[in-house]
Amino acid sequence: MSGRVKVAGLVSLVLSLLLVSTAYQVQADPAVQLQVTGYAREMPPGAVMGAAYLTLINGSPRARRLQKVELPDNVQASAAMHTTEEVDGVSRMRPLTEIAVAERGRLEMRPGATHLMLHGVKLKAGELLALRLVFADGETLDLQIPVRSAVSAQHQHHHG
Ligand SMILES: [Cu+2]
Repeated sequence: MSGRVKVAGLVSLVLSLLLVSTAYQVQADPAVQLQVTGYAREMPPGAVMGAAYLTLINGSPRARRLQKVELPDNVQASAAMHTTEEVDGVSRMRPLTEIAVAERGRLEMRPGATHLMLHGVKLKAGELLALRLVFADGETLDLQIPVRSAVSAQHQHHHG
């Protein structure tokens, strides 16, 4: 009888471990399956706007929709999502309300295309910039990206 009690206790322990690990996995998935890297460009003295470029790699089987980018370390600053389009031979920036990354898809921001426009910041090469990405489902992802000098940002652009 006591043997049976022990087995039942073990089974319920295993079950609760399974439940814990499943719950953990559901919570951890978005961060693990969405990889975000990027950099911001150093701003010349007196510049009022900065730019940053992220690469989002979505390894999950569902699309992700980036709806807002915040600068948690600087409440005065803001980040807007933009794309650059050429209209009648003139390139113009257009604000985006959302950036979608398809399931198992990838989105690479770069100069002359989709980018983040930063206001209220001064960015020097070698610094780190903290960003908070806010997705349509309410999930957030915090990350830090390096600030690169114009020369190394250019280098990155040419060599991938
Ligand atoms: Cu812009």
